[in-house]
Amino acid sequence: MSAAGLVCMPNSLLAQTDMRAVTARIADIQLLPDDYGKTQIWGFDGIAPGPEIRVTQGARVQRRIVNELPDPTSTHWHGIRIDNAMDGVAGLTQDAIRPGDSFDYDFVVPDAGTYWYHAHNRSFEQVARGLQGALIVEEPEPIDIDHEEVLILDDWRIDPETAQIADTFGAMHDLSHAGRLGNYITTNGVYNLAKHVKRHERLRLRLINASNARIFQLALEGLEGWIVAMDGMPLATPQPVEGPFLLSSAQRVDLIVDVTAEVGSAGHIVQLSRDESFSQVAFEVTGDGTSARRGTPQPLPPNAHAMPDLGSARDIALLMEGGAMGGMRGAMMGGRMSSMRDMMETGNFWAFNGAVGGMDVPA
Ligand SMILES: [Cu+2]
Repeated sequence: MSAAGLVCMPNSLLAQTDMRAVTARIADIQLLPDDYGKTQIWGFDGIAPGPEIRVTQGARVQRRIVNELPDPTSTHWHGIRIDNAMDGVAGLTQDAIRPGDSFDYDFVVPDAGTYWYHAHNRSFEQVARGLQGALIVEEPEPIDIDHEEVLILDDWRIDPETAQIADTFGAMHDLSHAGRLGNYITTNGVYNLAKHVKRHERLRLRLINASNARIFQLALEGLEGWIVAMDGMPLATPQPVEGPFLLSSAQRVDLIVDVTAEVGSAGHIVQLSRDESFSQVAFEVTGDGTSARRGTPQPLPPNAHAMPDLGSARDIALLMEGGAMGGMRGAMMGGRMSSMRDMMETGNFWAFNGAVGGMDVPA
């Protein structure tokens, strides 16, 4: 990937400099419902998610990350094919930015799609404290939608007594199970996010999972949808959403959805969790849209040169096993890990999670 990641910068772009500062800092925000106190987070410009970066394909992105945190940090541009020097992996592609210092990131985005940026030093702590935001690269030509929403799903591990982020980073129990799972789930930093839409409107939903470890199992209700891109890359053919789909940590899924719920009711992105389901995002239908429903959406334009030649690719089985609870091998479909889609379709996904016992987070 290193050769593919080298991006030539046109001279015309090099001439323009617009190094905007983004400050990674501590802030107190109203993360929990109003009857709780404020929560101290670490955020880009003191918010979580951080400020959205939105550019057009081929544009140059320049950001001076100023570190006002108590710890060293760095910023990684997740999914962007980028020169290694700008990739932001502390200890590998750059030294961590020390408290009081800054680092200038400067790169061109070669591919349209839904990406994100996040801290990449002690990520298991710094991302969990809130250092993440969306990086949206628009297609050169607008696509046929009425509007779009960027939806950053996250979970937080909160001590309900203090309303503060639980200081249990790197806990051995988490490391040996399913990772650090939170007990408070948000979209765009809000619990029970609601949006207003009109019936028959066509939306593009850019889903980003910014949580450390939670694999969201999602479904649509009152919305008819198609997956049009995964991890920033367009699908050749939009895939109709006919059942639950997964959004793993750091993964992005772009949906095009038509609002089919009746006026006065709501469509939902539903989160399925064991035997229960919750509204992750509500789309309250406040009126009839002006247009009738459209047909099946067109695929997004492909990103040239983004995909390697898959014709000569080999299938390699990836065996993942371990965990502190034992018996995991038996839960893994005969010891061979299939894709998440297979696990979802066979219903073995939650058996897998149950076997590793990772869902029993403190309430
Ligand atoms: Cu990442």
